Amino acid sequence: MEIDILSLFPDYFRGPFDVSMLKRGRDMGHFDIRHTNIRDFAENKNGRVDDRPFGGGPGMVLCPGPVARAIRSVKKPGSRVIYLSPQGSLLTAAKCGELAKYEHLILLCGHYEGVDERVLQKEIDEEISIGDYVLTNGCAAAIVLVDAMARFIPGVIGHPDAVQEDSFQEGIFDSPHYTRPENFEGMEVPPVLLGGNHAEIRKWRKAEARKKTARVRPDLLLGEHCEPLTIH
Ligand code: 4FN
Repeated sequence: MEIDILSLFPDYFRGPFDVSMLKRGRDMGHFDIRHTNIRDFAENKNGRVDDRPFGGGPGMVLCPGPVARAIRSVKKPGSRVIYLSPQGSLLTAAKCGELAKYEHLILLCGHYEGVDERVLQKEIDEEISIGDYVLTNGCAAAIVLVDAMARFIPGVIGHPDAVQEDSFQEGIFDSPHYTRPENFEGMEVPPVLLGGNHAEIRKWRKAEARKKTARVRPDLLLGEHCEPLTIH
């Protein structure tokens, strides 16, 4: 998969995509991430790409021209163009599985108060939000989307079973984890995990996961979220 990220701060992405799983996925050629600075498409010599909002109000708005030219500079037949936006539909594991099937994603990150509506209408296929909180720019959202989606690209995660077994693939929380030592500052590991009865362990883990999900996120056990997620 090819991913083009359009933003005003390409440097923002230096750390996250150059370590751990995402670096491995890139090095192995499972996906390729390129960065475009929207400022390179400014109309004027001083590189300004924002202006004051028509109708008044605080802050600045990203101008449609530079954004349109930035998108068109990377767009090809079959590209999926996504605007990371607080007005988008909420990102889910199921959506990540869907997005992982595209050959080419273009991710537009917002800045200032947002992007002129007309270029969104003209060039964007889909608006996605990572959650209900205020961000200073859309770059952090693009990092979350790429990280959450990467695991659905075949080969990015070492062990294929790991993807399916992961927390949330089942639509509920993961069970608690324990490792050595057996006694940590007076706290013991639950005895069932040391007993070697794998049927009992499975049962215990399922019950613990359900208990905590019911307490913290009852919404995950109700309604449309109760279908277990499956990949491809
Ligand atoms: N945020 C809200 C309401 C109104 C504005 C914001 C907000 C960055 C360019 C967008 C935020 C959250 C999740 C992109 C938030 C996301 C952004 C995202 C984002 C600068 C304009 C802005 C949701 C609290 C009601 C700033 C809430 N997922 N404006 O944060 O880009 O993708």
